[in-house]
Parts: sequence; C-alpha cells; structure tokens
Amino acid sequence: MKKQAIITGATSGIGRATALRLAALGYDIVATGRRADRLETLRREVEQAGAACRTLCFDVRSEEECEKYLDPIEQVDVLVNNAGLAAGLEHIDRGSTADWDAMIDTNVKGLLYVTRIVSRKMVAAGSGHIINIGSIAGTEPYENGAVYCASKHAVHAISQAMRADLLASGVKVSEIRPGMVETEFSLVRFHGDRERADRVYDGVTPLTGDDIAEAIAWIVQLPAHMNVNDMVLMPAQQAGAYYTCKKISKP
Ligand code: NDP
Ligand code: 8X3
Repeated sequence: MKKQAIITGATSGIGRATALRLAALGYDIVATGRRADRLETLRREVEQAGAACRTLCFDVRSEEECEKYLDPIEQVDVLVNNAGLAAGLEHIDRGSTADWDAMIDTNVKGLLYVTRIVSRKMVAAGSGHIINIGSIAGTEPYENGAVYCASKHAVHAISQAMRADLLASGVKVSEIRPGMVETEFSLVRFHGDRERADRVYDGVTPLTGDDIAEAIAWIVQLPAHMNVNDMVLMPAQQAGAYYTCKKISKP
C-alpha cells in the first residue's frame, strides 16, 4: 500500500499546496476542510497527479465530526495539522468573543481532537509523522494579536510536549512556524475585506503555500533517525513579527 497523508484545511493556501506536493511525492491524500466544492476541485487535481484522494468535508471544531470522519481511516503515515485561522486584528478591549472562540476552537482544540485520533493509530502502528503548522506568532506576541498569538503559543507548547509523549513510540513530531505567507489568511482575518488583506503584502515578496509545502516535502523525506523539531520560515524581507522591510515605490 502507498503511504497516506492527511492534510487538514486543504481547501486553500498552505494545506492545498501541501496536498498537491505530497501527491507528487507519491503519497495518497486525505484532504479535509469545510468547503465541499474546493475539496472536489482538489480531488480532481490530486488524481490527475496520479495519487488517490479521499476528501472529508467537516469542521475540526467538532470533536464528534473529527471522530466520525477520521477514526475509520486505517493507515496514516503523515498528518499535517494545518487547519487554522486568524479572525480580527484588534486591541484586547475591542476584541470579539466570536473571533476569539473561532481561533481557540480551531487552532487549539481542533488540532487536539484530530491529533488524538490520528496519533493513537500511529502509536499502534509504531510509526508516523505529525507536522503541526504553528507560526512566528507562537513565540512573538504582537499588538492586536493577543488571541491568535495565544493560540499559536499553544500549538508551540503542544508540539514540544507531544514530541516527548510520542518519543518512545516511533512517531515523529515536527512544527513549522512561518512568517508572512500569501494565502487566504489575511482575507479571513479581515472578514472578507480584500483591499485591507492585499495591503498586508504591499511592498513585500511573501512566502507562498508552495514554499511551505516544499519544506514539508523535505521534512517527510528525511532518514528515519533524523527529525526537524522546529522550523521557522520567513520571507527574506521579514526578520520577525515586528520587522518587515517593505519596498514601496513613491509616486
Ligand atoms: P487559508 O485561509 O488559505 O487556509 C486555511 C485552511 O484552514 C482552509 O483550508 C480552511 O478550510 C481551513 N479551516 C479553517 N477553519 C477550519 C475549520 N473550522 N475546520 C476545518 N478546516 C478549517 O490560510 P493559510 O493556508 O495561510 O493557513 C494555514 C495554517 O497556516 C493556519 O494554521 C495558519 O494559522 C497558519 N499560518 C499562516 C500564515 C500566513 O501568513 N498565511 C503564517 C503562519 C501560520 P475551510 O474554510 O474550507 O474549512
Ligand atoms: C501568521 C503570521 O505574523 O500574521 O501566523 O502572525 S502573523
């Protein structure tokens, strides 16, 4: 049987690029997300690349749905915990509870629900590789981002602790913590405001989903004795959450 990878949040951005990259590498793909039409388009593209593709349309915030869709999967070689979002960019006194809940329930609790189901299969098999998509926000809290940063700090802590939990089982855990990647991330953060989202990338050549997918492809091909614990990736024009060198030509 071919190796199989589950990628959560594969309808867009980093997750979609990863599904296509791992398919090209010879993995069969299980792609998840909430948008059925996007999953169907991805399925066709993965199959054109010569891999099998199962699509699972569900919300990672629901523990019940995670169990229903993921528990029946027998073999998982790679899990990419990618589904996530930022919602809003506000000072704490103006934050929205709905935004806070969406980020914590998806980025933290959703990742935990998915991980428990898949990791118990990997532990039983004595092998597997879990790659969590964290963020530079997981170590650098910034103004207006308290809850998103808190959720990614949680991902950073969970990644380190689960690496220890799974150490003796033969299951590897890696975390990738990107800086600025141009995807639908900012469009989602600004609740569909396209102009504001586009301004984030003005004057910068950001990373792309393909860049992160390439890193994931490299990590999963490393020899059995070697693991990437934590990988920070940024555009060359970014030095951290607070430092971006924008090149904007003056009129
Ligand atoms: P996108 O918005 O392009 O993709 C996010 C993906 O997550 C979509 O496929 C979306 O699918 C899925 N998703 C969101 N909420 C849920 C949910 N409740 N249940 C299931 N799937 C969900 O953004 P990115 O590709 O940029 O984001 C991917 C990950 O990368 C996130 O964890 C993000 O925090 C992280 N990241 C992004 C950076 C960036 O600058 N872009 C930098 C650092 C980290 P659907 O809507 O169909 O459910
Ligand atoms: C996304 C990158 O800098 O907007 O995690 O937090 S940032």
